[in-house]
Formats: sequence, structure tokens, C-alpha cells
Amino acid sequence: MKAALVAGLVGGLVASSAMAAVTTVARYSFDNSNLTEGLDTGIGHDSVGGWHLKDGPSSVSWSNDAAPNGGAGSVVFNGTSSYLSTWNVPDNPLNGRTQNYGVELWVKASSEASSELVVFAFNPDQSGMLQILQTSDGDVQGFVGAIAGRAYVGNGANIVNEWVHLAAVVFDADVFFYVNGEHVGTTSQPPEPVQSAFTLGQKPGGGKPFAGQIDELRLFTFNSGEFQVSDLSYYVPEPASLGMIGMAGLALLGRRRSRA
Ligand SMILES: [Ca+2]
Repeated sequence: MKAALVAGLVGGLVASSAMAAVTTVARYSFDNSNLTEGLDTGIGHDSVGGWHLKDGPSSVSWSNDAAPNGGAGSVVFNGTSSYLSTWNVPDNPLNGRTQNYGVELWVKASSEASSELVVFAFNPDQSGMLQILQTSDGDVQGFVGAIAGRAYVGNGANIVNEWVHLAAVVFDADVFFYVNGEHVGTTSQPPEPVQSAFTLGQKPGGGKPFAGQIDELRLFTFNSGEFQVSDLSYYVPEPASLGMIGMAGLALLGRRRSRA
């Protein structure tokens, strides 16, 4: 397992042609501009399963500024009252999961954090839950993968007004945090089992509000030892993004495939 893991960590683009070993269990593309249309087609729709962002949207807005390969748009958080949440939604495909799962998203902060802010968090009121934070707190400032109340690893730099890809992946008993597809930290403190909810942009009921944009949130699982960094969407363009290549690009792709 360790050899495969190291290969995955250093493989990057070289390994991207390998068959993806992860299974997407929920995906939120935020490509629909209608914030009030309803759970099945609105901004909080899970395009894979039924784990819709039911308690959102609250004060979020939509932007046609999408992440790289991020489709038509993203969701915007105002830094005061905005959040999206699955609070009280029963269809959680990760319920009880303890290991071999991951969370990835693109984020574009509009300002440096003056304190600890929630980008993504499972049950953020409970210690030991997996989180992705923006913070200016000490050595872990910048974007941070966290086990609430226990362990924090970050990229150590504040990045604002540009899209950054973040991923927190639970491998067996370790948590790996990636920024733009590069491994920036590991903690051997495993998070608590996933429970019924996650929030984006703030704690449920208010607190630690993030200001900026989030796009292309994906949650995935994999078999022990099979995750490779090249499985992250940072390296694997989604099928929907093929439309952005344009006709010339598709023709080129066709020629490449016909030659193979
Ligand atoms: Ca999008």
C-alpha cells in the first residue's frame, strides 16, 4: 500500500492516464443560477445522489466566474450570513464512514482571514470532524485541512482573489491535505466517523463565515490503498468541461483517439 501511495503522491500528471480509482458519491457544480428553484435543480443539487444542500441557500449568490474546468459558475458567500448545508438531510452516502474517503473543492477567497473561517466542515460543532478552513492563526495560516479541535495542517500562505484547489483525503488512519494537487501536510489523527451533515461557508446557525467563492465540491470514496493524487479533479477534467475545449480541440482529441 505504501509504495502505491508514494507513487500516487509523486505521480501527478504522469499518472493521470491511469483509470481513476475513486468513486464519486456526491457532487455540487453550482452551475445553476437559479437560487430558489428547488432541491432537484437549484444551486444545492447533488448531481450524483440525493444529498442535496437542503438548508441552503442562505444569503448565497451566484457568479458566472467558475473555477478552472468548473462549468458555468460558482456560489458566492458574503462573509457574514451565507452558508449552504445538508443539515437534517438523511441521504448521506458517507454516513458512518471512518476512512478511505475524501473531499475536494475549488475556493477563491475575497480577502485574507482575520480568524478561523469555515470553507467546508462535517458536523462543525463537534470536535474531531474533518474540516477545510481559511485561517490566519499562527503556523497554519492560509488554507488548512483540519480535524476539529485536534490537528491542523496547511499551506502556510494566504491566497486571495485566485482559484485554489483544496482536498482533504482520509487514507486509512491518516489525513492528507492537498493544495493545487500538491501534498502540503498529513495528520495521523483520524477524524470521527462522518455523521449526518456538512456545511459550506459557515457553521450551522452562524459562525466563522467565509467570504468568497466555492465551486465543484466533490465527495468520494475508494478502496484501501487505491487513491492516487491524480484522481483529484485538479488533474482530471470533468466530462462537462470538454465543451470548453471547442470544436478544434475536439477534432484534435478525435484524431488522437483514432490513432491509438
Ligand atoms: Ca461550477
